[in-house]
Amino acid sequence: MSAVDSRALEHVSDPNKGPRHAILIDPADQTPDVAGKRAVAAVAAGSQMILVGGSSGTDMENVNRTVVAIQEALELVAWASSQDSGLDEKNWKVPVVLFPQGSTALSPAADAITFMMLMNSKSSKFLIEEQVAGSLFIKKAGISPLPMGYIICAPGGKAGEVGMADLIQPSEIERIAAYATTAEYYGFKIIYLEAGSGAKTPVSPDLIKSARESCNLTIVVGGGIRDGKTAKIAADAGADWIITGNLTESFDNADELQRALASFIDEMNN
Ligand code: 1GP
Repeated sequence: MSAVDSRALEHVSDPNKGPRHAILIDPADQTPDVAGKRAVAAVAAGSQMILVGGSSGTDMENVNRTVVAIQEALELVAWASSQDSGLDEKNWKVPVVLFPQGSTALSPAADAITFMMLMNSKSSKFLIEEQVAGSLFIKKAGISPLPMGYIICAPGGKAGEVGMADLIQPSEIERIAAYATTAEYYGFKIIYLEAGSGAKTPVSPDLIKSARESCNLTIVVGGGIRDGKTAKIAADAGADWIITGNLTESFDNADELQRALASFIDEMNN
């Protein structure tokens, strides 16, 4: 039996480094080449994790090609940095993490996977079946599992629909506290509070605060966050990681993306 490499989990759950920013790359939305360029721009701007996945339209083929392209692009800039004593090679070493729609959209080239239970799904498929279906592939490929409770909040978007989620409403402070506590009791290390990609309203800070007060887990928040000010509100409420998908994919020019994300991260942290 191969030992699980815990480096990605240590990176993601480091309590002394928050709040941090990560991008989400959806293989259904861009070519692998563009995904690689966006990943390099994001890491240059200060993003510290690359999530790869989407709620629909992904499969082994497009996920793998995208992950490989991102890994190669990051390795290339890391190598270039190592040749230039003015730049630090280790800054380019951020984990490329699968954030999969299911067991049929994986890549052995990923460093880690959000091994998640969609806790408020009404379907056993997202509670346990997809995880069982993918587990041996993950083990054989040596992808590091990040045990995570995925909780979808209103409006929920496509993730909520596809995942058949019984959405958490902004007023359901106690309900989110119960989910956060349950996630901790299950031994998960991370919870992801999701409003859905492109959500008009992000996860309410009251929900984030309630989750923060209820557990000692790493809290990831995403869905509908388009600017640093909104990210700061989520971070101040207790988020350790802020994810942006649409914002990242709205730039075709890598330099513009890098500038936009650098100011996003700056605003989030100040
Ligand atoms: C979706 O939380 C992510 O899973 C990102 O959402 O595309 O709205 O940034 P956005």
